[in-house]
Amino acid sequence: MTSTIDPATIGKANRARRHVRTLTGYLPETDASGKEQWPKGDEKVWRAGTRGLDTDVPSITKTFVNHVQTSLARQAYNLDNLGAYQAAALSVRDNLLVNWNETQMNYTRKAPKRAYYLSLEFLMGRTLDNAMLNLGLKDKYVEGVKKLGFSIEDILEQERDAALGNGGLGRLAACYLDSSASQELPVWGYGLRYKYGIFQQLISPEGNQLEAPDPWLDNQNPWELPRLDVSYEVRFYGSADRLNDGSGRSNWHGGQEVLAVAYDVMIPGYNTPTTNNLRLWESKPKRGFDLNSFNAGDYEHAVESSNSAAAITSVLYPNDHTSFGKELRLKQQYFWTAASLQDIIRRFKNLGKPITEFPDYAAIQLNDTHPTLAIPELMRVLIDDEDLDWGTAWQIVTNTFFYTNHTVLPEALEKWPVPLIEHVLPRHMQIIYDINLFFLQAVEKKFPDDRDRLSRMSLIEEGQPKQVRMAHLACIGSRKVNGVAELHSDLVQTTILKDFVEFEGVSKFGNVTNGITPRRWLDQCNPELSALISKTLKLDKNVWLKDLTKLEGLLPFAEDKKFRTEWAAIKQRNKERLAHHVQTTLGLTVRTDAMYDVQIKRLHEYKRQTLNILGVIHRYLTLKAMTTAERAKTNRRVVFFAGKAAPAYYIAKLTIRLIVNVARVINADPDTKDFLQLYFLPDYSVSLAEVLIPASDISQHISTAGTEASGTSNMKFCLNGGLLLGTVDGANIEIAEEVGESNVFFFGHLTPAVEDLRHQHLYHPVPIEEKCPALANVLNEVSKGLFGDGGVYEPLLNTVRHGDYYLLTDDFDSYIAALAMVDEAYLDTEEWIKKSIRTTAKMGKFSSDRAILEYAESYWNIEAIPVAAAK
Ligand code: 26W
Repeated sequence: MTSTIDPATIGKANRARRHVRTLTGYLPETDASGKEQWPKGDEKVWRAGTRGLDTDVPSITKTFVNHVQTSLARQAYNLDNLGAYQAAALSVRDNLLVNWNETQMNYTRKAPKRAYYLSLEFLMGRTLDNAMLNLGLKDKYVEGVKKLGFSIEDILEQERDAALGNGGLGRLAACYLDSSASQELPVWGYGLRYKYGIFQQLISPEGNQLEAPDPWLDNQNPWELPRLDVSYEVRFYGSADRLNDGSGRSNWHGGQEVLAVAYDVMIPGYNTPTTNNLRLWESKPKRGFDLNSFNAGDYEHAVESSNSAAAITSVLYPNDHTSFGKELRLKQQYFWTAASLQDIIRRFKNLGKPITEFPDYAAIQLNDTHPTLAIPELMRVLIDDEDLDWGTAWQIVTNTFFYTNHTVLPEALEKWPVPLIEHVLPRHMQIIYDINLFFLQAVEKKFPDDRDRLSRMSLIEEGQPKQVRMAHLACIGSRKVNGVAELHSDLVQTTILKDFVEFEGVSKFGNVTNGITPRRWLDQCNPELSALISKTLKLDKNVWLKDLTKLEGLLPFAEDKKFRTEWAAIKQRNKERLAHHVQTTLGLTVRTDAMYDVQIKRLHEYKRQTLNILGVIHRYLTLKAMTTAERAKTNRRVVFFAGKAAPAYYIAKLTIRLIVNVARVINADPDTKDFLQLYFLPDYSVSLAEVLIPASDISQHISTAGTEASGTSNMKFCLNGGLLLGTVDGANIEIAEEVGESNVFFFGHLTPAVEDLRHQHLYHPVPIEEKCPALANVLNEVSKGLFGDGGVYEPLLNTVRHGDYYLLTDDFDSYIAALAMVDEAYLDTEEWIKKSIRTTAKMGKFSSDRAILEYAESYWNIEAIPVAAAK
């Protein structure tokens, strides 16, 4: 574990560049002084001999077969679907590489300010289909693989999702990369290359969630480029000795050193050659193993340290909205931020500018507080390695970082125990204390004699142990702080960061409402609807997919009967596609002549899947009590749930168990099964969402008001013509503003009421039988064993009966009323289709292109850097 390297050389080791040369005849060339000379105007010279894109079917089939025989070392006469997928992927990858090289060369040449998106999660899903579509080559590939005897659908099904994320925050990062490249913005993503993504969810016969690992890299990943030559050292533990010279500098030495190795993932823009980069770090031991121990026969000890290095990037933490305080997670966060910063600083240094100009060339976006250690880390580099004084360093830092908050739930706000940081990152703890000291001095100056305020605002929360409040650190270390929907951004400013708004001024705080990429979430997942839209708008999809407000042109067609019929027929075929998927994957027969009602998201009490399932039970009991004639007049409904629960989240897992067992009873009941069906689809993923969303008539976004920061699947459903049933929360509000309140189904209490209601629950509780008899009846039926042993569910039911923190007893009646309105509206088929069309037509605002341009213009101050078209 101990290092033999002189501490003084650490951090400088990577500055020695490898000796690189330009292929003769390929610019840039170096002049006499060794300076790079880029061509002015004439790009032919350096493009000559560079590989071009395969844009016709014969060259596509040729590269396909080439890859079968060379890269895959397989024979053309016995290829399976997996082999065909790999060959197709490698052929597409060749094309991406052409554009990627051009793009990166163009950035190097023009040296613009760049933005970096630091996210612990990137939920990319599958790549092949998206890459073909973005390149504009899908039709050619469809034809090419068909010529070779394969079907593109079979090939696409072979790909495993890259599931390096938990939920909304991770998928948002993926959408933002798509939009950055599509808008030709110089943006790179930085994350971790987890060996295991989010766990696979299995459901036991009893209905329990079981977790299995997701070894997604087991079949080689054609989409990553290992960059074994790009690596950095990262230190943990050891000690930090202040250099008592009044400079505040320290010498951090000893401890464990590991290597970060880069893997690059190409991010193609839509209908542009711009292809950006997502750089993922893998941890490796700095030395293979300890040869001394090995020679002494102590093999276990010999590999111990190498195992501990590799462990850092082995697995994605599966908990969202709960902070755990685990040492390995802290090591992940530091490992990733330290490697990314070294890489960003090295790229900046190649420009030969003074370090004080760093913020003019780099903007770093912090995706939630997970990368907040980048703030003290950049301070450490600037002070200890670059010899800057504190003030200059702090000036650079606070002009470089931008912080996005994604939740105001108290249990999700990251806090790290001071003793843990002191142990793992001793130098950073010193720096955090220093930042805190200067900060609190400034606060005290502005608000003298306000000790409460000082303790509220401190980076350190008093207690046993003391803890570092990462949101406070992210806030004071950043140039701007934003929330992800209007309501959420207001809540950030009036609750968790209120004191900071008072101290720093409101102009530092803002809102960027989330968005989704219409390429994946309409064109790719719903190709028939995309084609109908192009035909109707008389626009190439290249146009409206990049300016989504063009969808407004659909509005008049809501009045066109023929168009409505086409619109509805596509929804119907999407239901059939989903039913087929459920049939082939789960062996279950789902009826397609019914309303499809969908709630798909992480399981969490605040998202209130419990409210939904209790509503389903209420409907079941109501149907049971009807006569056959009465039932025949009701609206047929199929309810779908999907989502994962954090492995340690007992109540969330119990909710899954209840859903599965209610489904078992309802689907087998001859009285009701024609009118109500219920499914829990296991192992929710990006790919499953792509099948579910286009099939939905209504989707549920029913969080307790003020708890869902934004939500992004709400946008995906509405873009695909599904209507929204929801609370007045997150982006639901802005969706309703766009599509009109008559096209959404709102219910429940509003945010300002929540605090009072919770107070009532605690201090003036009313028995549930009195307050909400319908709900009390549902709970009793569950207790009495209608869905199997009622005792199992008591802990879940008790969260509603006692305390009811998420206000189910307050919102249940209005929820049931809203469901009734949905039924009534759906029975008026033509009117429903009109609502569906109008909803899609007004979703332009929610393109992630709009969101990313807001970040680029109002926050990062970066511009589009188009790649010149190849000649
Ligand atoms: C430290 C544990 C932890 C891990 C992840 C805490 C919090 C998180 C995320 C911030 C949770 C998350 O994904 N938040 C979601 O972010 C989406 C994108 O902005 C929003 O649309 C969702 O409303 C929000 O819940």
